[in-house]
Amino acid sequence: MAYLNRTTKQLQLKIVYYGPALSGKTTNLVRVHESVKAKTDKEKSDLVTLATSTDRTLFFDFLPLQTVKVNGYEARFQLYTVPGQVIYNTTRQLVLRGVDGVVFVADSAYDRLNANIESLKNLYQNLEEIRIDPKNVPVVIQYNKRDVKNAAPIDYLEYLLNKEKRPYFEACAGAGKGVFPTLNAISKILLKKFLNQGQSSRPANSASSGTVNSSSRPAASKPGQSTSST
Ligand SMILES: Nc1nc2c(ncn2[C@@H]2O[C@H](COP(=O)(O)OP(=O)(O)OP(=O)(O)O)[C@@H](O)[C@H]2O)c(=O)[nH]1
Ligand SMILES: [Mg+2]
Repeated sequence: MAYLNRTTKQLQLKIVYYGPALSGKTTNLVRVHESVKAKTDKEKSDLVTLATSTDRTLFFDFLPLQTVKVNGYEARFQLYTVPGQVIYNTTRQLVLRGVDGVVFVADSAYDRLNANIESLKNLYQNLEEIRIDPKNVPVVIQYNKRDVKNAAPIDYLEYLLNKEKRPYFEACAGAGKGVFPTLNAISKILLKKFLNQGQSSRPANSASSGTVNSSSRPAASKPGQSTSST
């Protein structure tokens, strides 16, 4: 849930990486974490992962990020992943609570098309289950694993997964490709949405300065900390 404090000029937003098992959600966060500039090694330990011994996400991954100031506001993004394995649905619902925006990480492989479709359906069902109107949650789609031999063509993936014509990005998260364009797209959409809401007398016309890049840094906050309604 967005936290906008007009006195301290802070804006905090929650982005959830959603998608089927093994599509590359955790890999996205690992690549972001590797790329952001950290002032000290201590700050770099801010990626929290709760995984099984085989690196499957058990609960969630969490990475807090702070961007440069946007319209005078200090913007912080809390990045989470859900566990993609079908059995962990209750956990996915918990992680989705208070979500502001979603990155749907689809697996490009032909044999994962059904898993993508099921996961997208599951996202909308879970949002409704926790009483969030899916129409109010911006989603960007990442077609990950473009490097695999049996990758489906983008047009076909678009036809199956993106009837709403949401912004989409091709990626090889394993090699770090497409990770930041995806994150920047959802960040910009959210900054525009929430800063416009919070400052109706002063339109947020420069949300682009909230771009997340290697000069962003991990923010010092903990999972679930200080999220409150505007
Ligand atoms: N070929 C290829 N493999 C990738 C890519 N991105 C991630 N992987 C691999 O896919 C596997 C699963 O990646 P994860 O990031 O753990 O997937 P996840 O979506 O977090 O999986 P769950 O936590 O089980 O839901 C790992 O072996 C990654 O190295 C990619 O772009 N190309
Ligand atoms: Mg994972």
